[in-house]
Amino acid sequence: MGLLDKFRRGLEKSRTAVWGRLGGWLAGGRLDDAVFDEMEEALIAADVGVETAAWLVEEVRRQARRERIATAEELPSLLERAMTEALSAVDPAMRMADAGPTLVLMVGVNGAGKTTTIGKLAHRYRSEGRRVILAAGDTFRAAAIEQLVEWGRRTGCDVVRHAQGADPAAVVFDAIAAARARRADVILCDTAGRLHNKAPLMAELAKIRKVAARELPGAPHEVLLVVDGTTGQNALNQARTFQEAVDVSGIVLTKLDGTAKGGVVLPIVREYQIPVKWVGLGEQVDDLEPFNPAWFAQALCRP
Ligand SMILES: Nc1nc2c(ncn2[C@@H]2O[C@H](COP(=O)(O)OP(=O)(O)O)[C@@H](O)[C@H]2O)c(=O)[nH]1
Ligand SMILES: [Mg+2]
Repeated sequence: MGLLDKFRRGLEKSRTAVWGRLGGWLAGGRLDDAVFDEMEEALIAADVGVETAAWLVEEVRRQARRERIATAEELPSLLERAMTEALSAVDPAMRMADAGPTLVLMVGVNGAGKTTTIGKLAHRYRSEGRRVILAAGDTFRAAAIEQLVEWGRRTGCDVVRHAQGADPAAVVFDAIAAARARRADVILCDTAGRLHNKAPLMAELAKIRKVAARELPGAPHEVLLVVDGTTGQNALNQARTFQEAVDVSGIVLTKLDGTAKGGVVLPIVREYQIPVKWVGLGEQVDDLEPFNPAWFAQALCRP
């Protein structure tokens, strides 16, 4: 299966909400307010959110006026263009260190897919010939450490770990020392995600960030917020919370292979100007792909 097909399959629910609702209905129709209202509702149904849906419709309306478009038929392609532009406004490339190891901090609520994404990224960087070290910074549960150790085994990466309950900032400190000693290229740091205990978690993440910055120039080079694509509008709250604590540099949208409505990336990118960098399309080691704004828009706006 090609990558575009994988994207399309993952975004089936969102396509049903957007194209499925607009596509047939638009054929030959006149361009009036009812059409724009329908478009707005379809976008909201795809988890785009009320504000961003209204914003997108306004963009499409303006473009239709400028290009003197009179029939509704061309609306999906106008919408696709507006979505692509909105999602391309921020650079999705990973920021790597000029010299020395690149440190990537993975944050997000429990179950979002942090540890799995670390495994997938480790696999990708390893197959590019880079040396990768994993830091078991989720010290809250012993099982979380074991899960990362297993990913280390599977991908052939060293794992720096402490005992359960240890200070995660100390784990990251040791991982940086290990990366220097072993001339590693990338350090992937796992963290805990217990959001019912929000204040201590955010303080913990801020401390990890501080220690990383002190020990390694430019670190963390990336702070990736992992968002479960099936959580819908709640993802926006998560983005706000983590953004305040650790200054998120990119989003990983996971579980697009499931029942996700990926539309929620639009308000995240537009309102917070945080780029989506990766998407998770399954549980296997190679089910992680770079985010592609054009393909994403295409998957939503075409039959
Ligand atoms: N279908 C699917 N499942 C995923 C994906 N990413 C993670 N998972 C699953 O989600 C569950 C939680 O993942 P985990 O990495 O432990 O989340 P964490 O608590 O954030 O570290 C696991 O069962 C993973 O296999 C994805 O892209 N697609
Ligand atoms: Mg985990």
